[in-house]
Formats: sequence, structure tokens, C-alpha cells
Amino acid sequence: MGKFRIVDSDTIKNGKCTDVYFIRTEEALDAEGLNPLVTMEVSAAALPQPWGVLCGLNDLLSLFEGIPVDVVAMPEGSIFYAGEPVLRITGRYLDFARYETALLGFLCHASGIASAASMMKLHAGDVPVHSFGSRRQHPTLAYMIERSAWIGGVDGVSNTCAPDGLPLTGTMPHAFVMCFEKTSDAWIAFDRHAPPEVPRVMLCDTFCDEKREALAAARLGATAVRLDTPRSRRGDMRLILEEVRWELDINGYSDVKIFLTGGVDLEDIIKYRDIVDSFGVGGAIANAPVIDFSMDIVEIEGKISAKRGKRSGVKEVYEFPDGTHTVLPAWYDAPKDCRALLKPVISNGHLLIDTSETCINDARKRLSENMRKLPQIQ
Ligand code: PCP
Repeated sequence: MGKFRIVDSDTIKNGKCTDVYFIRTEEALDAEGLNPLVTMEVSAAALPQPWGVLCGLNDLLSLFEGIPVDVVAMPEGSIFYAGEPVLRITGRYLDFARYETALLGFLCHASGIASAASMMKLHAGDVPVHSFGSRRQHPTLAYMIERSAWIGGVDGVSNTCAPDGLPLTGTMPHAFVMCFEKTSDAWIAFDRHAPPEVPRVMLCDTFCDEKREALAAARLGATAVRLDTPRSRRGDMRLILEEVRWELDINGYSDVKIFLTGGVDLEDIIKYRDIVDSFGVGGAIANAPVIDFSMDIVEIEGKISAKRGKRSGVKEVYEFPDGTHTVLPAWYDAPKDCRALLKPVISNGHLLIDTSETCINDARKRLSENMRKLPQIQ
């Protein structure tokens, strides 16, 4: 435990961040002289949206590097459906049992964020969506949140601890505006000191009506106005947005864009995407429902076996050219014109793929290509 009350990387890597029942399992199996060769699959029986996006594999690979197991997985940024195995591990059970806690934790939260972000981007169409929600979670998760949101397709992220190279976006806090005598002084100071490449997005709801502040900001050269109208003042946000747009337009500021923040969720994106030019989304991405992955034995000492509610046998997931999937026993012939989605990533503890963070953009691109094939947007 360091300065903050968090679990450090070494503790996770050493298998000490686990559920106590795994320690008791180890002790009992060891005493009985049992350590079977097992294959375990990771899948989610249900999803919070029609499909999920696999994310967090990079940390899982770092976890299993050096442990004598084989891992086969879908690549990050893959679309998966409920019940499909996204990954499987084969090895002696006692070599990896205690890592289940961290393994699932890496995948559950990151995949939940990437899935939610992808759904918002899908519905936002050409309207940019920015990840502003690292403040909604523990700061040690900021890198993971922004990485997952980026793989999910957001157009920018706000946290300075995001992976290198991700576009950092943000506007100005209300506290900044309140440090000045007048709101307009804050906008002028921002314009004077912000680097030239930073868009002049002025926050227009601190003290006065959005319409009045938006017009004042436009007159001072704003490229966009950010509306973060408090819930207590919202009434009908659509009418507020339409009114601001109207006043900007008839006063000659139709090029001034509207940036909406403050509790924005998928429903808001669908409701306002025709009138808003950019969304800043916090909790709806960072606090997205986790994917409830579980890890289950499907084969033990070469024999197929599974608990109630799970299908036994090692499986392969195939993708048809139209993007639909099918799951078959791995020893069946592959259906015609399909491609297998599960690929070896670790062999006896040795990494088989690049785990450097250059793979982030590959994952993002993979998802974007896969999303074009989704039945619901064809
Ligand atoms: C914060 C920030 C983003 C908000 C949070 C996104 O607003 O400006 O727009 O998070 P959300 O989608 O979960 O609401 P404030 O908390 O109002 O902070 P500030 O006044 O500094 O903008």
C-alpha cells in the first residue's frame, strides 16, 4: 500500500489481489494432490446492450505473461454477443486459479466502457462524443477509462493521464468563470492564454440565461458555446437548445457550435444529435454497466464438462461475411466463408502478440470496421 489506499501492480501480478476462496481452494486441492489440466472459457451470459466490445486484454496479457498457460482470445475491439467465449485459458488449474479475480476485473470494466462508448458513437452519427468522465471513478482508473473510451470510438478524452497520443479535449470549468468579475472577462482571458489550436468553447450557463450568454460569447469570437445547464433549471432542454440555436443563427452566428454536457447519456444523444454539435459525456461512459463476464471450466483432463447453465467443450466463434456470428465446438469443421475469431495470444506463458500501446489504435480501427457490419446499422 503506497500513499493512496490502492492495490499496486506488483500485488496484482503476484496473484495476491484475489478472492479468499481461491486461496482456500489452492490449499485443499494441494492437500488432496489434485491439480487437473483444465480449459476455462470467459463469456457473458447477458449484456447491457445488444452486443459488447472486448477491451482490457492488454492488462490480462501482462497478468498471464510468465504463467505456464495457453491463452486464446478475440482481439481487443472485437464485437461479441451474449454467450460467446471471448477468451479461453488452458493450464493446470492451480497455476492460474487465483488470477480469475483480476482477469475478470480487467475485462469487465474496460469492456463495459468500450461497449457504452461505441453505442453512443453509433447513435451520435457524425456528432463528436468526448469522454469527460474520469472524475466519476477512482483516479487510478483514469488511464483505463480513457483508453477504453477511445477504443470504443470517442473523439477525444479529457484526462491528462490518458495513453500518450490520444487527443485531449476540454473546455473550461465553472470555477474558472467564477474567478473573474464578469463572465466575459473569463472568456477573454481564456482566449488570450489558451494555445491557438484549442477551440474557443465558452461555458455559457454560469450566472445568466444560456441564450444571453451564448450571444455574448459569440460576439467575443467563441467557436462554440458549452451548455451545462443544471438539472434544476432544465425544464425542456430541447427548447433551450433550439432557442440558443435560433438566436445565434439570426444574429449571424450560425457557425458557432453548441457543445452539450452535464449528465448526457445515450437517450440525450438520440434526442439532441440533430441540434448539438458535440457531446461531453461523463458518468454515462465512465460508470457504464460492467460486462458480467464469468470464467468456467469447459474441459477437464481432456474430457468435456461444464456446470449447469454452461455449454461444455472448447468452442470457436466464427464470423460470417455479413458480421453475424456462430459458436461451434472447436473440433467441428469451420462453416464456409467464415473466419475464426479466437486467436492464440499466449503459449506456455510466452506472449505471441504485441502488447505495446500502439495496439490501441488497431483495436479502435477494428471496432470501427466491425461496427459497419452490425445488422442494426446496415
Ligand atoms: C463536469 C464537466 C463535464 C461533466 C462533469 C461531465 O461538470 O464539466 O461536463 O460529467 P457527467 O456527464 O457525469 O455530468 P461539472 O461537475 O459541472 O464541473 P465544471 O463546473 O467544472 O464543469
